[in-house]
Amino acid sequence: MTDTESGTGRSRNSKHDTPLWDEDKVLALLELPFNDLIFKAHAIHRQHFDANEVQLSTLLSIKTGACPEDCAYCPQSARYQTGIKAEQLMAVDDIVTAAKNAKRDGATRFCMGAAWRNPKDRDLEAVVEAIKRVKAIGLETCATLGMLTADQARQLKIAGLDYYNHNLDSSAAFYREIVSTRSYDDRLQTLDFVRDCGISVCCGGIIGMGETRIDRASLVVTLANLPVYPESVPINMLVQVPGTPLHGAEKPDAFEFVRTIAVARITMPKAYVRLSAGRDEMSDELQAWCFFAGANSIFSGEKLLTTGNATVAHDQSLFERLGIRPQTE
Ligand code: SAM
Ligand code: DTB
Ligand code: SF4
Repeated sequence: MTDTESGTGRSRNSKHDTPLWDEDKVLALLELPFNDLIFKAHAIHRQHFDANEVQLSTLLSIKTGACPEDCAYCPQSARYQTGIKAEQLMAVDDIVTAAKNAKRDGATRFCMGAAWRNPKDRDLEAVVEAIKRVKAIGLETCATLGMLTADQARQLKIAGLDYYNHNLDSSAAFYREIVSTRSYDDRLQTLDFVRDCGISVCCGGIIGMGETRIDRASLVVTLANLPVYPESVPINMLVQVPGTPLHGAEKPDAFEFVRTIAVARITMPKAYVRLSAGRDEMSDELQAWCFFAGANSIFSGEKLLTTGNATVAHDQSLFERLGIRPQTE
């Protein structure tokens, strides 16, 4: 890809030495004939990765429900009646047991999620302990705890945290329609703190919230143009949970989801692009298209945070049918 093809001329994303993107260029990709787009994405995928290997991460909700934020997609917000039972922060021993099970089932990364706007310093101490013990099992660690201060990010880094997940979820313009209790800039600020202290960034979004193709292009442009683009880019299909404002939202064309994965792959060639939430409702064929378009990571395990996921047995059989190997380290 030359500078001229990619859009804005000489500016480059510093770490990966890739061109900066603009919305028109990404929109043009999204509008390509499907075969042209997927061919392009798959070719780029092969330049950087083994096309038959997929990384497995396992999620655990270490603190569930009663979240003060109002994210319209989320079953854990205290504002919506979703039937989720609020729970305190889990005991570190129980977190470690779940991590051992995840490793036994083939995961190489363990992601601990908490329904917080931001962690309190006292809570962070327990998370730090959990990170150290999960790492000691031989798993990569990831946490998603909401907004962080620079000092909290440093504490997580010192604990040995490998990845911090903090999604931008959609375009800046559409974000205002789905979350009112924090801003896009708040999200970007936390991402800066995480990046600056040397933790790898996991950041992506959700498809199917009623956003337009322009919103999807804008999200991808924002991600790809970060000073260093994320090492891990989760692309979630909205899991519609009764009681949340987005329950009943119109479902996007499945090919649009594949297209979004493809543009993430093209614009962030060295990132792990994760086919994230929503797999339980996807056909095997749709998942296969996502892998072909450049997805090379999944959430493995029977639960995401609070909702169901494809079973480990089903994933193993799908991988076998497709000749895909789980990444081993
Ligand atoms: N509270 C923290 C935060 O919001 O950053 C961490 C946990 S939060 C549940 C992590 C991410 O899960 C959200 O940013 C969103 O992308 C994703 N998520 C939540 N509910 C979802 C749903 N119903 N469908 C798809 N993704 C969802
Ligand atoms: C991400 O992008 N998706 C995960 C993880 N990062 C934290 C969360 C999906 C949550 C789906 C709804 C639920 O299970 O509560
Ligand atoms: Fe809370 Fe995170 Fe859910 Fe928003 S996405 S309501 S911050 S748990």
